[in-house]
Amino acid sequence: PFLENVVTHPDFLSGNYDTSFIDTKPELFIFPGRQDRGTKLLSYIGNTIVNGYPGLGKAEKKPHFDSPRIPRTPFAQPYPDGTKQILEREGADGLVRWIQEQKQVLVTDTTFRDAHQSLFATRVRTYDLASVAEATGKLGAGLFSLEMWGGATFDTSMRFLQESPWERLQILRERIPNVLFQMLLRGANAVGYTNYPDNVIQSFVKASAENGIDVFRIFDSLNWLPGMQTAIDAVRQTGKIAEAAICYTGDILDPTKTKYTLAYYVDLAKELEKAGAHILAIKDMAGLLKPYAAYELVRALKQEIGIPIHLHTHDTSGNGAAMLLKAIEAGVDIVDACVSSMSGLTSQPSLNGLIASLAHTERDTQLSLESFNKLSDYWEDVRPYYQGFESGMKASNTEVYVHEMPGGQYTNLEQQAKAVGLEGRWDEVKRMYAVVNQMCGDIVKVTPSSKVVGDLALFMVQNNLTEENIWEKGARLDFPDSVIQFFQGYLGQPPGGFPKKLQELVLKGRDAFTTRPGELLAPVNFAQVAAELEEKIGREPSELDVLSYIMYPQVYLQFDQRMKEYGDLSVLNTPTFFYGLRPGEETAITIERGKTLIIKLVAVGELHPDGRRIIYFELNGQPREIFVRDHA
Ligand code: PYR
Repeated sequence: PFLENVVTHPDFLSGNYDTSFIDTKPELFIFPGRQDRGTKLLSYIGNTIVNGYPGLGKAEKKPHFDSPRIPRTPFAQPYPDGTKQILEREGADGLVRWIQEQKQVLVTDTTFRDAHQSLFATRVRTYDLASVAEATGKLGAGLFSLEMWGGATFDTSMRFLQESPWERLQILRERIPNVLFQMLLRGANAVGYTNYPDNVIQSFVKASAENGIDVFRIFDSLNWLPGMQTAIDAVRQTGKIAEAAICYTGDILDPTKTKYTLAYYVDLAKELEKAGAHILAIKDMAGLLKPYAAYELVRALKQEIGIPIHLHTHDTSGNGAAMLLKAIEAGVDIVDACVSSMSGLTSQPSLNGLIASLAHTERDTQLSLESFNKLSDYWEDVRPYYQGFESGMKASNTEVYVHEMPGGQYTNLEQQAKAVGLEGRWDEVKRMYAVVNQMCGDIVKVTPSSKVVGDLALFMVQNNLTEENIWEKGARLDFPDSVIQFFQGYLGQPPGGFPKKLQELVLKGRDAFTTRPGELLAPVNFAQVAAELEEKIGREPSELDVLSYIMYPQVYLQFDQRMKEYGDLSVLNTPTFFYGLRPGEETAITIERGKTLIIKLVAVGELHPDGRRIIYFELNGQPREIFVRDHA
């Protein structure tokens, strides 16, 4: 039934002679550039059918997914002008003036970034964003901004979704020309987990701005100002908006908590204003800011600083909407929310709910509830594709006030815990997370400091360490790299410094420093890195490829390798990407304008003695067989 050649010969298939070299050299099965696009896609789909998608395993594909209700906006209707046009016309300072003149509360829609980072481990694919982009630009023209990039999206695009983060930005920019695009930038850590040299931050910011980002929300994971200054300066240089954040932790209304007080936040805000921030963000990444605390905080900040205030939160406790209203009463300028079908729990409060609650009041958002209900319908239909990445959390939970875990980390850490064999011990991990925070001196927890706390919590649970026995047992253990780097000073300095005893236990004689890591790191020679990368990937890399590689060397190379093996997978619809096809199922895949492949799964063959299966497809009506190694 299939072509006779060496790998289909019965002797070869039965393993009658020594083929062990194949097992140790899987790369021999990669034939870059030799396969046509159709075959590459069939290989991917076949592999997904047989081996499942990482993290989902061999989950059975649901018998039916609804076609998403893409809101119909008249094709001929132009995009209404929005905040993007104001920035283009008036510049950054003009935009800030415009914000200050607005009576309504302005709104950032986080559906395209933080909502899915927080609900399903950042797995939303460009395919599903691009499908609703035009409708979002037209129906959401009155938004302040769309948060749609940065944070964990950069890394997960390449690592898990096999797509380019830069292409996502370009595609969405083309389809949404009227609303400001906002990204989350981890200060000196850019979109990574460790500090980068200053010239990397500068180049990354410049490239992000050139490719479509307008508002950069810059934070430091320890609220350390020196960790943000390079990024603030770099953003100002591009003419875009530098929004610098205070990360909120603790509880300013609790008199027993003396580390992160109202005065602490006000001082930090003043420093950020002086450092050149156009806007101040309150980044309540775990949803710890309670309604009456928000009122106090915003009121004090409005008195003490002159720049607009932009509030970000997570609804983990269920208090998110109430908190936003109190902040709005206190005069906050801009708030983050997301469409209702993607809201709540570890995500942001509902944008639709917010529109409704402010209707006919002084601070009416001026957004149309009907429009956002249509956008919400779309996401309601898309969300089931990603169900396998959702946490077990079914309702809001005030335990967040104890563990203080960021909303964006919750589902990611849960996945990480599963991956290291702690599947049934998630409650223990959460409790340990709170213990580790105190052991580290009660630090701000947000990427990457939250990863340090998460890694150490996993490590302690795995090794049966406790706050009491760590001193004895920990002396014989190598701590995770992230924890070592943290105590060395690679993420900067926490307020109040490091707890000395734990620092010594972790570092075991390694050096620690208090200078800014960016001053210690040698500038990157981009031309040299480009040459090194060209050698590795066998083609001339673009400037954006080089930046991706600098941020995530291994992830980028793996991404490039899989691109050679499978081609561009961004063309697949999401159910096919995650679950493959059911026997008898047919799907149409547009690989370029005017070129569509019809792929049908006919049957999955028996397991051969050599560990492979033949997958029987039809490609545009012609039978095609693909070999897939079964890893089970
Ligand atoms: C991130 O850096 O990804 C956060 O959401 C804080």
